[in-house]
Amino acid sequence: MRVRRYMVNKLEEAKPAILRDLGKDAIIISTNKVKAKGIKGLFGKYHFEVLAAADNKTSTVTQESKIKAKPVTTTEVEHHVKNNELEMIKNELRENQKLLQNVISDLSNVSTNFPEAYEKLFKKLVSQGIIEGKAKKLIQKLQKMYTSDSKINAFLIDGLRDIMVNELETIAKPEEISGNYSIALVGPTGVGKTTTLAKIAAHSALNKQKNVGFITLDNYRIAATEQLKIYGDILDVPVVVANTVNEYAEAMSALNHKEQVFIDTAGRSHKNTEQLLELKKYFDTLALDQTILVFSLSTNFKDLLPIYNTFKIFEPKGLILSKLDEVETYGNIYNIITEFKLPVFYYTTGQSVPEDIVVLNSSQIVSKILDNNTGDVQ
Ligand SMILES: Nc1nc2c(ncn2[C@@H]2O[C@H](COP(=O)(O)OP(=O)(O)OP(=O)(O)O)[C@@H](O)[C@H]2O)c(=O)[nH]1
Ligand SMILES: [Mg+2]
Repeated sequence: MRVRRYMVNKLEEAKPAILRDLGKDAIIISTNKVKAKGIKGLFGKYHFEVLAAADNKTSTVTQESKIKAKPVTTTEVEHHVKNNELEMIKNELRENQKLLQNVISDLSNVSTNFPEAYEKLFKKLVSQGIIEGKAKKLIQKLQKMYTSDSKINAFLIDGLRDIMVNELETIAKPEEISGNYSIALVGPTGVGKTTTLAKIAAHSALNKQKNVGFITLDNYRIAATEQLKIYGDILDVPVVVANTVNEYAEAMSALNHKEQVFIDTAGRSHKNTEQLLELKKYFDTLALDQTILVFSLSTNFKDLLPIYNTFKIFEPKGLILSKLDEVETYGNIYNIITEFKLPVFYYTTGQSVPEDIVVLNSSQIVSKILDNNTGDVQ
């Protein structure tokens, strides 16, 4: 293992030196902002100390084949993240999952006066996690469309499918992020913002051959910058750290030759309005093309309502729904789209970068809900 230390004025200046000295397989171990020595330091001038390391053998694999051959799992990144912090995130997710299951089983006892075939579908929707009020409205629509004997029971579900697909298409059709954008991901803690940003940037850089850059505004957790830098290094994409509004403006201008700039933000609790307003100051100073809100599908819908109400100050253009792989039922997707009326750009399906991300159209979402038997109450 060879380790080198670099003192630079701007972080991006370290990159060519690291590549020259340590090769493409080098990883950045740490970056520290240090006050300049002597009189410059008194005037608030900073340098960056960058520690980088590489194995003794240098690889000649290209960036693209490296990503295909060895997807980066977050287990690698987790080495750099405090263990107890990760444990907290995982516990939180487990708790949310339990809450969702409780809500589902409570609702399975709800009864209505629907005729038997409709009642069965109502229960199906509720046990898949669609909230009772929304499920009732869907079944009422279905009843209006077909008087009970005009349609054979077995085909009612196809009528319901059409209604749901039609609603999702009308309310907020899935969209693709495209064009020349500066894109920031915002959302609660631990939902997968940084991992998802790396996945999207990888697709832009590798599949669409776009020239991309990262800015991180996350100076909250010690390991957060490090996490993005590892992805930046693997993707060969510059990562600029901005600790103040001024540094953010400087970072945006340093990267203005890029076709897309992806901005990572620190996870914020919706209850901490002070922190959220602090973050908003950045985007008020220099507007972005897109702010995208990331929700974890394992957060139950009741908890998402106050979260959305707080995060809407960022005027999100759309949503990314993460951790599709962690849920057993999919009705929450219907709740989210019909309630917040925002298009979903992506769904994330696991920890591997860049592959665990998908786009789902409205009929695929409805199939996930109606063709899933897990969680069904008989
Ligand atoms: N199962 C699963 N885990 C995911 C997914 N996306 C991210 N994760 C994991 O969730 C954890 C948190 O991911 P991060 O990307 O650090 O989340 P974040 O929103 O940036 O977190 P903060 O910056 O602390 O708010 C990590 O262990 C990720 O590997 C996903 O789609 N499925
Ligand atoms: Mg993060």
